Amino acid sequence: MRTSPNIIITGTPGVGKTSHCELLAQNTGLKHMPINQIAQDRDCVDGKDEELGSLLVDEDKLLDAIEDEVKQGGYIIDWHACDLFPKSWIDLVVVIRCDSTILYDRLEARKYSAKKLEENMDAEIMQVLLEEARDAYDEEIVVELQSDKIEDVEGNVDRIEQWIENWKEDNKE
Ligand code: DAT
Repeated sequence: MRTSPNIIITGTPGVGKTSHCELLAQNTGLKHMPINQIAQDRDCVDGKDEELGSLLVDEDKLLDAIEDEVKQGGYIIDWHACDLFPKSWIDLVVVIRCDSTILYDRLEARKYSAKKLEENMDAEIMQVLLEEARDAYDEEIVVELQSDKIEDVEGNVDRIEQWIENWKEDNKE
């Protein structure tokens, strides 16, 4: 039994996953697990999509590499995909959303290629990550939060903190 929950923070690149995870980790003591970095550090990268400039992660190897830690509970998993993580590991899935014109400016500031920008814009508009989360996990653990303005980050993190408190209360031994 976990005494602290595991939370996935997911969404299209640029919506604000890292910003949310860092503030949430700082406020709660849960541990931020940026999969992009972990996959590289633990040798779970198969290569790179040259056109999109994104990492190709060996998902089985990644799951083996993080399993012992995540099963202890208390992790905030930060990744632009979510359906690879076993349901039994996960207590809450937060899908961060962003208005498409705002997201466009954020991605342009990152100097993404035209193709990468277009793919990510399409993914946000088609709510690909939200659908992925809803397909992979029980409806009641999937939450969609908007992140257009800087104040949204704090408000969203407050809500997640409240959820963590409730989870701990409900899961007391
Ligand atoms: P992600 O981890 O999803 O790629 P990020 O946290 O790195 O996103 O944020 C991308 C950029 O947008 C970064 O410069 C911070 C900024 N940002 C994130 N959330 C925001 C918000 N709600 N309002 C304004 N800017 C935000």
